[in-house]
Amino acid sequence: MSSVFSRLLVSLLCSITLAHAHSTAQLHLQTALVPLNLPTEDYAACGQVAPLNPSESQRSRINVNLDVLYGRDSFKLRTFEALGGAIRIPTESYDDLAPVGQDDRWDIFALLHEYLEGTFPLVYQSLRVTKVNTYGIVLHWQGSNESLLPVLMTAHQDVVPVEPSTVNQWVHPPYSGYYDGTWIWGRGSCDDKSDIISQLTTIESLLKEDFQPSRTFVFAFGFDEEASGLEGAGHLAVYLKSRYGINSFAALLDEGGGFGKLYGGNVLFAGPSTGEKGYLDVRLEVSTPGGHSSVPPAHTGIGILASAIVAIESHSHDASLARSGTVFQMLQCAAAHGPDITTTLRSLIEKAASDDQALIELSDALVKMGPKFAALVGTTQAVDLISGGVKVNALPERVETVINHRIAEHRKFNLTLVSFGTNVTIGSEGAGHVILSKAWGTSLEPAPMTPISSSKPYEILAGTIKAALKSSTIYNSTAVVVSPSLAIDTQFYWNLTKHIFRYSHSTDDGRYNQAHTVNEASAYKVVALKGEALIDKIRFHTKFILNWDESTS
Ligand SMILES: *[C@@H]1O[C@H](CO)[C@@H](O)[C@H](O)[C@H]1NC(C)=O
Ligand SMILES: *[C@@H]1O[C@H](CO)[C@@H](O)[C@H](O)[C@H]1NC(C)=O
Ligand SMILES: *[C@@H]1O[C@H](CO)[C@@H](O)[C@H](O)[C@H]1NC(C)=O
Ligand SMILES: *[C@@H]1O[C@H](CO)[C@@H](O)[C@H](O)[C@H]1NC(C)=O
Ligand SMILES: CC(=O)N[C@H]1CO[C@H](CO)[C@@H](O)[C@@H]1O
Ligand SMILES: [Zn+2]
Repeated sequence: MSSVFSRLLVSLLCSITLAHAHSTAQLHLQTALVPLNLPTEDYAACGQVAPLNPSESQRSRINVNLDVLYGRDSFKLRTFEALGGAIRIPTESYDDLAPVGQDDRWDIFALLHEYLEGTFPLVYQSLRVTKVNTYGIVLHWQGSNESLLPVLMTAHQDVVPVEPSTVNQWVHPPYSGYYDGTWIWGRGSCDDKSDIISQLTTIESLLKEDFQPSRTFVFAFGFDEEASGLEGAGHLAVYLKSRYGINSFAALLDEGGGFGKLYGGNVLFAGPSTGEKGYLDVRLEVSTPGGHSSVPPAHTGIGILASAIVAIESHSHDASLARSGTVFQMLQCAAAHGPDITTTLRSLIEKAASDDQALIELSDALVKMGPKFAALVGTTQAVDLISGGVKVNALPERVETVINHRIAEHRKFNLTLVSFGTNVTIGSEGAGHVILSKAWGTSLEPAPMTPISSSKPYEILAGTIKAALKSSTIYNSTAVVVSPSLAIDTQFYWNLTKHIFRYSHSTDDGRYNQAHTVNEASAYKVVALKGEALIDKIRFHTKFILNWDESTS
């Protein structure tokens, strides 16, 4: 038994034995970690494709025309202003929002809708627009060939609220949308209004070139991604499933990993996420008899819970690297193309492709490189919430903690959840209870892995990224490598397609982050986007649509 829960169980028993030296504990907890059925393809080689541009004459002409247009100052200024205007509408989403219709803080999204419609008139005239749950936007661009599956592109309209006490740290106010000659300032400039403006600008520009797609393209813009996502993407997913069906899209492009000189030198690595971690929040509750604290037992409920937490934290989960997992693929790419990877690490990574002992050594080496790397190879746990105790002179009767597990993608739980609904008696009658439960009644399995080996959708994406970076006027690099990466987010659109790519065509060089917080969703983050980075995003979206339109996959 090497599962998360057997670890938890062992930890619990240790700590409870501490507290109740002579009692026996029986936890009816049946769990197992089973490997997912994975394809047995050889992922060792970091295969690369050539830059991809459309070759058919009309698409090729449009591609060239638009590359020229996107380089013009008049186009750039108009586009920066389009983003600035969207930023000036503060569509903040809050964790405590009531459903749409019951909370007037959603009303502001109507202003954004009005703004987008006024700014992109051709898009709104030519595409079919559907509003889902009032503020979700679906744009349907009908293709002429019904036998080609549509491609879905998503983005979100909402932004993380600005912490009022940080407003004076902003060089330009957070909702100014001000362009200072280099940067476009404001919340939403990066995450994620730039994606909405880039996609709409792309469609508008293609329409002006009289482009009529063969393939259908669908755009879905949620509006509470920074909160739970339930009102926006949650409803959009239901709509898309009923309107288009399960596995009805050729590919999905969602926000996610970007590009950068990840491993030093002058080599750009672009990392679309093709896998995702799952999660499970476990609630651990200890209930003990109450009473006055003038006659306390050796351990109060808080003491028992505290020793359980100490035990849990001192038993971290085994790290293990699977050859079929996304992290292993990333490492192979780093070894094959990363300038700063040491010779020792490079040869260990290469050896691990076929040598089991080297695979274990590599996993250990990553764990030693620090928590960020360790988190990539295994299931992690974090004790995030604790509560209990109401009065200084009363024994706490009920104390609890919530432990967040992020589950490595190549594993999944086979929980017999009955055990999670059963009270477990510890020791003698009346001594108390320890209860384990799913904290919020929800858990999420690791996402299905997006195929990359000999996969046409992956090749189109990778080729498009390379062509977009080649056509950029600001990025110079000796090489561009596309390498899959692992996302830690969750998502609603899993079974609309097997080909899910979480990729934002952007880089740290193009983003300004004064607070240097690592937390994407930080309420304190001061942000701006380089104007040129927005133009590059548009080049990417344009080529993405033209390349998909040309493909018959
Ligand atoms: C999950 O566990 C049950 C009971 O132990 C077992 O019958 C079942 O085969 C397991 N499922 C998988 C996918 O291993
Ligand atoms: C579990 O224990 C709690 C607290 O002692 C009690 O309120 C609850 O009714 C019990 N539930 C079951 C299913 O036995
Ligand atoms: C679609 O995915 C969800 C999980 O996101 C799952 O609960 C549901 O059963 C899936 N539906 C189908 C038809 O596969
Ligand atoms: C439509 O797409 C199908 C599937 O790729 C292809 O076989 C067919 O030739 C296309 N039809 C037209 C009119 O282009
Ligand atoms: C003109 C330009 O941006 N040059 C950059 C190319 O990349 C190298 C390596 O990252 C930079 O040092 C140059 O400044
Ligand atoms: Zn986002």
